[in-house]
Amino acid sequence: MSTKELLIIILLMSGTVLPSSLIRAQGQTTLSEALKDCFLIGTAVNEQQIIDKDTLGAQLINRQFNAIVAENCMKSQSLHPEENRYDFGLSDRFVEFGEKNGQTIIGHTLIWHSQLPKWFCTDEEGNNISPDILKKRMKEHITTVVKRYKGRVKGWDVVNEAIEDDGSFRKSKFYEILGEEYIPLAFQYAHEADPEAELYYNDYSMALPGKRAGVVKLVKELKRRGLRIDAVGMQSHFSMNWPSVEEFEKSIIAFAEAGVKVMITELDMTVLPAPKHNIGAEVSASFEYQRSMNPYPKGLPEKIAMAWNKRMESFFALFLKHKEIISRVNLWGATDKDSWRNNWPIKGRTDYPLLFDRNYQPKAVVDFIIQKAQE
Ligand code: 9MR
Repeated sequence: MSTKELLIIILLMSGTVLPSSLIRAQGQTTLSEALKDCFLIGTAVNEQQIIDKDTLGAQLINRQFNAIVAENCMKSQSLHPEENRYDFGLSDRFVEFGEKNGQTIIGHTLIWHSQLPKWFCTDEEGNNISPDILKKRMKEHITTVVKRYKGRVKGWDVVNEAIEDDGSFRKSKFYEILGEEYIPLAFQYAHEADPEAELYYNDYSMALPGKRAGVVKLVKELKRRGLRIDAVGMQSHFSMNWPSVEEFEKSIIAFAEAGVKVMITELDMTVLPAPKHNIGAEVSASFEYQRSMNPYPKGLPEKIAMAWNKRMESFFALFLKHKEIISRVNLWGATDKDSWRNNWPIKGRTDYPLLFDRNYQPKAVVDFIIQKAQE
């Protein structure tokens, strides 16, 4: 009998009520064990878990996942709120969290138009800064952040969400000032700061043909210039009717054919009604709360839970089919209560998008994944 099992028996005999996820975990294969020869299985980690306020959440993450991504604390607004001030408090703890647990640590994200502090691209009057100043600021930011975690963070989402659904470049501040050049520059600066680090391009709605083509073109251009790019990150914020497994698979194949690995980076699947068809994961989208848009505040009807599990199974079957190409599958949160989906694009709803429920319990699909991985 292991020490852990002995401890559980003692606790049970003393009348302590244990969370059932802990009991279940003993002797049961975990996701990270089952998938160890397939791909990394990761999750986004939030502040409560990093600082161990959500102890059960932190335990679940350490048991089930072998890769972690900071959900928010490595974004430029958090790390670098003022030009001459960095705040590494939480991101240092995040990296220590992963190291303590022997997890692969992924950095998210170096250059993103959102959660970007005002000072980065504009002057005190709010005007765009010059191309030269922006290059200097990008280089300084990327170099400082990447060097700080050199040899500890395995790979970085270097640029996030730079391509529109039709394949054109997003007209972000970076694009307004530097044009498309800002993307290769970001990859160059990141590589110079840590030549060993893997470098990724990350985006949402990747099953759309326009987006797929735009990203393929970008990857080929970076490669043509001799720059390092290891993988494309497909965020994978799904709903019950989008995307189709077939269209998603076309993108996995197209990215692999462009010469990179594929990572499923922010997987979740909402069951809630959408105020508008396919809004991807545009963080700025926001709609007013209506009771009818929050149909399951007290629990998910069995029929819908079953349909959700079935659909999630078909995506995991697809990921396993392409395990030679896919190097990481990363959930965007550990349990349903952690998900950003509860508050986007409508605040205050109750969603059920992740692999573990609000009581830290695995959903049916978890057993499916474990069995399928071992076949
Ligand atoms: O889940 C994140 C949420 O807590 C933040 O409020 C939001 C804005 O920083 O970002 C969410 O994560 C996003 C990720 O960084 C990039 N792709 C879309 C994700 C969901 O919005």
